[in-house]
Amino acid sequence: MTDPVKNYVESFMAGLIARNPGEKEFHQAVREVVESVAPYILDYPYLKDLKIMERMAEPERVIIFRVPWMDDRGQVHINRGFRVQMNSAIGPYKGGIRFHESVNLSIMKFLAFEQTFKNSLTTLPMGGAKGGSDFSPRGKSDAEVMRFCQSFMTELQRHIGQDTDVPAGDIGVGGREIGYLFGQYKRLRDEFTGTLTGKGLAWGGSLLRPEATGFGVCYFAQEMLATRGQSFEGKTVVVSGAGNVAQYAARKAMDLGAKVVTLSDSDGFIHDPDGLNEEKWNYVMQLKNIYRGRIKEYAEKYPNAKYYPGERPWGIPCDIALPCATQNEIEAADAEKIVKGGCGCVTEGANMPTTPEAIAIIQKAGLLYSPGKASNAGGVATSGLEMTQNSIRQKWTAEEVDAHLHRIMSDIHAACVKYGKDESGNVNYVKGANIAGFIKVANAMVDQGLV
Ligand code: NDP
Ligand code: 2IT
Repeated sequence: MTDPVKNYVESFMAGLIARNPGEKEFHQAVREVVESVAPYILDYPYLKDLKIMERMAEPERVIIFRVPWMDDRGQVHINRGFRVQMNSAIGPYKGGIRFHESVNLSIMKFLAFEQTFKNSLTTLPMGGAKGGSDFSPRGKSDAEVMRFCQSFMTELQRHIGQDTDVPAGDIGVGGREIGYLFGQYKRLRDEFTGTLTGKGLAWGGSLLRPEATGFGVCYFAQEMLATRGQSFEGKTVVVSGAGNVAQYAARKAMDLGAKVVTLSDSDGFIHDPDGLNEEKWNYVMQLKNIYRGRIKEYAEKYPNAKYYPGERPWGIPCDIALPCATQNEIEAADAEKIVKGGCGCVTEGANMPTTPEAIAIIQKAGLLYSPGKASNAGGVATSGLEMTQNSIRQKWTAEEVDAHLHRIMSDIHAACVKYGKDESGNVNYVKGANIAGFIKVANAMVDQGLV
């Protein structure tokens, strides 16, 4: 970094931290973007004068609300609901809803901030938002989850709409929760619109939306590998998580000829040296999505696999690592293990799963590395395709949606290469994704005046 760039970054961050004390995930996400775009901003001083970056880091609106609900025993619980409407320069606010006990304002703001750049990269007209609650669906009955969703939507409904803000799923929010949220929205607003995405196929959902994030991760990894003349064929793949993104990233990696040897949850990971196959993958789908079980049960069902309680999978040697669980799940020591294990490519499925120290280790070792805002954008992109289908009241075939998804992932890869390639031909995907995502939103903000 040159001195003027460094000065810009540090003074920007000092202001951000002073205004948003204690929001460490938000600081982390903003710093990564500011470090990438600072040289560009200094090259175009009107962006600095118009305080475009300062405006991007200040949410247009934050809604925080009480979510009261009653459990099956008649006990009253109070959770906190959030919706961070970060940026609407290029389209209606768009982004998922997360239900997890760790949810707080910092996590909501980091996710909404990342979403703004990700949505810009998709090439579709979507602004950035994120929402959620510190409610954990884990261990709750269907009836409890339904009552919670209904209470959450009773407040949220007044802030969203098909042309205003379109939520979707994220950690802890899948097809079941979207169903309950949509039902309550429709009841309160008396309208059947595409205000949520990730809907069921019978009521406005898009084919391939459940698969889209994980499939997109692998399509993006394919593009990255191709820059070095490689593919998934015959590769060993380590996946973290066992939820929506992990399930379909594993599935596509298998279909592309790779051996997927790990899955995880917040309690530990399983290592199956033989790799997943069709039967084992179907078992995981049932275990997680129907019985809502834990990943350790995999090792009970398939004794060749071993369960490692309290550990992450990064010590297992692999060719490709796909972190698909949560933020900051690859720390410096994990990155060292990934490099030592011979891995050549880390493609993020989760949002911000790698700490800045870990990213530095991975990049220094020369591995291919992509940030989630580029490689996991297939999910929200397909949400955008769901919105289009809802607007024109038509339903595309799986082949049509997959063709759009494939094209979008390869366009995002091309944008990362355009802005991230250095003189030696090496692609810095962090820089490329941040600059490409930034330019479109920044130009739209300039065009629209001081709002
Ligand atoms: P799910 O709720 O379906 O699955 C999450 C998985 O990650 C579970 O296996 C969960 O384990 C694990 N996990 C959650 N929190 C932690 C934690 N603190 N430590 C370790 N493991 C954890 O969520 P998704 O698959 O939808 O989301 C996974 C990631 O992908 C998130 O970062 C999300 O933001 C991102 N993402 C999701 C998209 C989507 O379309 N769904 C789109 C783009 C990104 P456990 O059951 O123990 O909690
Ligand atoms: O992080 C993400 O991109 C998502 N959770 C998906 C958002 C969406 O609107 O589909």
